[in-house]
Amino acid sequence: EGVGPQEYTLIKMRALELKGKLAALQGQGPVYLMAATLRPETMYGQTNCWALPDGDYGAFQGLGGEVYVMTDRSALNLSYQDRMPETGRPHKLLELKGSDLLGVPLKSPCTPHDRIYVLPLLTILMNKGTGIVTSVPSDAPDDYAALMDLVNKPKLREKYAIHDDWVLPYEVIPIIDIPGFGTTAAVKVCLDLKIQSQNDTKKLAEAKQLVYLKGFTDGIMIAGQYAGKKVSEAKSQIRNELISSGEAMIYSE
Ligand code: A2H
Repeated sequence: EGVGPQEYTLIKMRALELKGKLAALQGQGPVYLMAATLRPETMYGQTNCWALPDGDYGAFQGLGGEVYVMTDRSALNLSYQDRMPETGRPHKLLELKGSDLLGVPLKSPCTPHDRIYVLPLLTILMNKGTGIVTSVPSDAPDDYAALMDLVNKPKLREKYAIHDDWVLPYEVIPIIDIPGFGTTAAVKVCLDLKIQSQNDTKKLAEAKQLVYLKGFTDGIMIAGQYAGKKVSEAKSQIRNELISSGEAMIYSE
């Protein structure tokens, strides 16, 4: 971790159905799960969203009559960054657990899927970002390992009441070509290092070391309107477009 503030892009993922506890938000305006990412250019490869089942979240009054789902801590930070109606006083409409979010269908920018589902990721840190994470298994080893856990372990799906059709058939979407790693770099390093699960912390750290810097410096986009451009050039352009279209916002902590 650096000493300076970390700047994330918050991707606004709109809930297409207000199921279960979320039904209490009916009529309050569009509800968005706010995923914090450092890699907005990978949004073309989103296959799902992640939440921590035992984590505490809230639904907060956002700007323009919108509702934002995130942790209390990140909502407070966001309010000081002028992205909530009142500075320093986020208005919480509803308390939620991550388990209340599982299975909610979302519309998220750039992904070819019409809807993606919220699934459990057990390694989410609640004191980082918003506690909501977007899943790009082609380029993030954590995401690939966690998705494979759900695909390969029916008991795990059962434990969190994950329907098979939220997960199966899984499909990794190639979006970036990294010389020496191919077009699904995270899959390659997870297989090369024989990563068995999302809890393979040591090997996952090694996998991330192998692909992250290289993806950013040498990666070439092969999806979206910046196909053929370097990741390092496309990143800020894609981020800026998502922000001007209202599909994302900047968040620092
Ligand atoms: B990134 P840093 Cl494709 N707990 O987004 C665990 N992980 C979290 C999190 C939390 N509370 N909040 C965000 N993250 C993830 C995409 C991605 C990311 C790709 C490649 C690399 C990558 C898709 N997942 O991150 O500790 C999010 O995953 C490289 C580090 O603040 C976020 O960006 O450095 C990243 O970790 C932030 O991690």
